[in-house]
Amino acid sequence: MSKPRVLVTRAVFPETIDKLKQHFDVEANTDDAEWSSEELIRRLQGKQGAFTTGSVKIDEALLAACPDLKICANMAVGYNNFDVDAMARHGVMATNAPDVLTETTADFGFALLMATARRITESEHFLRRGEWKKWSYDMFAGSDVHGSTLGILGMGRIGQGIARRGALGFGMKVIYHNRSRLDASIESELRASYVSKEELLKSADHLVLVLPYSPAAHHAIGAAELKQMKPTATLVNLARGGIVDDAALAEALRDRTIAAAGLDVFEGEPAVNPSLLTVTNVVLTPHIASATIPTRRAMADLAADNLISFLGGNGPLTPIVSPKK
Ligand code: 8YV
Repeated sequence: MSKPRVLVTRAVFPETIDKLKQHFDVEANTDDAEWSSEELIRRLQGKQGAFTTGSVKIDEALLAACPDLKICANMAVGYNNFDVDAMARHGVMATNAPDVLTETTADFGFALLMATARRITESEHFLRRGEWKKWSYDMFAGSDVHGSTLGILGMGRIGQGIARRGALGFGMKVIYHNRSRLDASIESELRASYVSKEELLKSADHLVLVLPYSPAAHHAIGAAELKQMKPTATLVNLARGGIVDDAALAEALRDRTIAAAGLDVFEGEPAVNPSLLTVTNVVLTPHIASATIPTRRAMADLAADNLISFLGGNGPLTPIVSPKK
């Protein structure tokens, strides 16, 4: 019997390709070329499985043009690159890669929060430019993290990881807003209190965004929300670009509506809104929150295992459940 055929749409670990080759006839994008949607559709002809990453769009047009496709396995926990309703209509299984990146991503969220609050990159650039000539009492004075109020919008696994670090490691008071409230036992372990979005915006000293992207979450933080925040507050976006109105944020940073921001994700990335590049009180990183080798390997393994299990007739390991409307 011939092996199922799988397309690996972005470059991944050679070991992942070797593993897939034990089960499938594999075509891999080893050069990490940017395929157009036409190219992707052409290469998916006759393929039953696709190994995807967050930048590969699976939409109605592609699904209609790829009748052999049975599963797309995303090497990411987020799956806004998938039109899950269209996938359901076309009978194409969708899987993601949850859990394996939670702690690594929460570590990074905290690093970004710290770098933002304590102005690490801004002060380093100053030093590298040779501008450090003397001590000054308020030079690069930032805001305290310990003992402050940590706000979390979106209290899933990664949000809980950040809350745990804040409450137990830094003695922060944790407040959160989410579609649903956590069990009382988890709230008490994380020392976290559920509040309205308005209260979250008003009271957080450091606000971290970790909610999944959905059309309803588009620009959940825009000019109006930024105005509700404290002028001393920092904002960290670890979720998805479209959740923050980047143009409004750049303006709010420039006129000090809020003190600072740390961004790992951007609207339209890898392009970055040019107005963000000219403000100094923002820390910018290129979507690397899950980027440690062990974690990226675990994510790749989980995506590969989903393909192996599903196309081997044993069902998906981590199927995506479409968010409730
Ligand atoms: C991925 C991410 O690296 O898992 C996610 O949702 O945002 C990142 O960890 C990225 O999406 C590439 O797949």
